[in-house]
Amino acid sequence: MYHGHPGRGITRQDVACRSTAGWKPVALSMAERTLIIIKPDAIQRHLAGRIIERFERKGFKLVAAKFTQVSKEQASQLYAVHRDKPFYEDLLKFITSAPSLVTVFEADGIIDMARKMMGATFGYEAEPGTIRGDFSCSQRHNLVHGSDSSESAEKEIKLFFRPDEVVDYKLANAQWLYPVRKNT
Ligand code: IDP
Ligand code: MG
Repeated sequence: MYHGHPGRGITRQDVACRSTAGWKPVALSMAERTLIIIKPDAIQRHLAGRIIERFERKGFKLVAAKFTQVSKEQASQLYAVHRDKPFYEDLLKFITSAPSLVTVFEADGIIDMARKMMGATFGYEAEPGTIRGDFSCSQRHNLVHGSDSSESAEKEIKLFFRPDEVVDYKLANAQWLYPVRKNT
C-alpha cells in the first residue's frame, strides 16, 4: 500500500470500478490535500461538529486530525504572508488563544472546493450557505482556515503533522463519490 505523506500533498487513490470483468481496482487520480483548521472561536461556540459535517457530507476524505492549541511559532509560519498587515499581531493572539481542531482533508480539487464552502474572509461579506456566511459576522473570528494553494497546503500540513500522522486509506464508497475518469 502507498503511504502518502504531507510533504507531497498528494496521494495515489485507487477505487473499485465496474467493468465487464466485474469489480476491479482502477488508478483514479492523484488526490489533492488541504489543511483545514477549525479555529478557536468555532470550538468555543460548539460549531466544530457542524463544520466538519459539511466537509464530510461533500465527500471529502478525512486523513488527519489533531486537537491542539496552535503555538506562536506555528501561527507565525501559518500567517507569514500577513506579517506586515495591521491585523497580524491580533490574528496571532487569536489563533493561539485557545484550542483548535487541525485537520487534513483530501479530494481532487479540494482546495478550491473547500474555499468556496468556507466563503469570503469576513463573515459579514460571506454568502449565505457558506460556513462563514451562515455562522460568522466577524473579520477575525471567522471560524475556519483553509489552504489557498497546493504550495501553501504542502507547507501548512507539515507545520502540524508528521508524515506518519497523515493516514492513507481507502474509502469504501469512493466509487459513488468521485469521477472514475475525468470527463466521463
Ligand atoms: P482567509 O482566511 O480567507 O484566507 P486571509 O486574508 O488569509 O483570509 O487572512 C487570514 C485571517 O486573518 C483571516 O481568516 C481572518 O481571521 C484574519 N483577518 C484577515 N483580514 C483581517 C482584517 O482586516 N481584520 C482582522 N482580521 C483579519
Ligand atoms: Mg489566507
